Amino acid sequence: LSAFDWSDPFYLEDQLTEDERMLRDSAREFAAAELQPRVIKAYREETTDPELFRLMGQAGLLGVTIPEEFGGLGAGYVTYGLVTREIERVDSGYRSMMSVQSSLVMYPIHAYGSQAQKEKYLPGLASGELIGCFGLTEPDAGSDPGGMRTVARKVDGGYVLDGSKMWISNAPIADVFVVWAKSEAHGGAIRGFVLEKGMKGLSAPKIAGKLSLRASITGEIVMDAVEVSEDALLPGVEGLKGPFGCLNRARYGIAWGAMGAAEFCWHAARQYGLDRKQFNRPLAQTQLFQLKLANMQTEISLALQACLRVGRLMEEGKAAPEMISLIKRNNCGKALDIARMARDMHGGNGISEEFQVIRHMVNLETVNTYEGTHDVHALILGRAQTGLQAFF
Ligand code: TGC
Ligand code: FAD
Repeated sequence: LSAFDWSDPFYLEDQLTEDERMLRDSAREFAAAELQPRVIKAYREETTDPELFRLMGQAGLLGVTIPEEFGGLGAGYVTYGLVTREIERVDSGYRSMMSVQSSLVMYPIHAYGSQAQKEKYLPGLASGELIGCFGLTEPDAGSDPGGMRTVARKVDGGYVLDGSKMWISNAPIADVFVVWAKSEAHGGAIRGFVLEKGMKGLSAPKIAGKLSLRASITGEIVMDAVEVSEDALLPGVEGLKGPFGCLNRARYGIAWGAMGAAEFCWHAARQYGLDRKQFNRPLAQTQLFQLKLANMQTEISLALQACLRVGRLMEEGKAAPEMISLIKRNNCGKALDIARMARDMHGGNGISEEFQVIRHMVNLETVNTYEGTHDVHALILGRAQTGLQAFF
């Protein structure tokens, strides 16, 4: 029998290709060099430096799965997952910035856009010269995006959009807005439009005062009779399956990413337990502490294997959306539990920004909610196994 590696119980490492390991390592180095030194201050001051997109672009982290001809990396879904895990090891907000740009802006332009739209937007989004956002959620339509009120009216040569979007990552600093609206000219079907900063009637005010995901800027999108030409329409998709096609990719990345945050918390709790003595022995030498570490190790290693399996199936074109719901839901919920536990195991130090576990814990509240809440994914899985939909 082989030796046990406490930090990698099932030898995940051996199941990756050399290229995957190399790209993962370079994401890890980037995160350590560029993200870790900024995050505590950025979080405290609730600021997002747009320059980070340029740095991520230079490091090849934007559009990992987008073909090289459009500036992407042309890599597979396992690589994408490994990258989100490394970025979220530092902060869920930084992973959010990257995954919105990659899965929710570059992906729909690549999958549903015209050749002209791909050529116009993708290289700038890949380099980080352009920042993108994705507007689906509205003040009165969150878990039920089909209830959106944003409309696109047909006019001569194009469309006029009216409505508002809520809780939109990157919006206040975005150059490119992928927005979903009910199009009157298409029988009220949901269609995607690519809007640009500076268009008349388009604004994106910041939502201030978030106590979670503070390093990632969030805003509204307000569209007050925004006129766009015909070529703003994404021609390749109609209906809710358009935004859901993007969400499948982003949710998959989040399942890996949440495990990056969880691993940070697990390793931090282990180290803290080894370093800190109470009652004349390390905390890590108590049964309760070891039980908690064993639970963290178990959940994380099982969850990572599941991510890898779904990633490989995505690469083979054989993944079902419900598989993604299963890992998004499980991994976000488990990561949140692990972060809360790690916070507790740090005692009083656990509430200090310096030890970072409470930041992960509070971030994971958002991660558990966006891209389909924990309960909404339970309903998706419940529907798939009973044939009965329980949303309404
Ligand atoms: P339903 O009747 O189930 O489906 C409507 C149409 O959509 C198709 N579809 C999918 N297609 C591809 N992938 C999926 N995962 C799909 N799920 C559904 C479906 O086949 C159907 O197509 P068609 O052709 O028959 O019309 O729709 P419903 O309205 O009953 O949906 C219910 C529910 C709850 C499953 C769904 O609305 C849902 O998932 N709600 C959660 C909303 C959500 O996730 N919002 C995310 C907003 S973006 C975000 O949070 C970004 S944060 C990112 C960051 O910062 O990292
Ligand atoms: P609601 O849908 O009102 O849900 C409230 C509660 O009710 C939840 O617990 C939910 O599980 C429960 N619930 C809802 N329906 C049911 C049901 N049928 N049965 C039982 N329980 C139910 N959206 C975007 O489009 N783009 C973005 O970039 C983006 N970024 C975000 C960034 C942040 C920081 C946050 C917080 C959100 C972001 N979102 C984004 C929005 C996010 O996707 C929504 O918040 C999420 O989908 C939940 O919608 P809601 O907030 O309206 O909650």
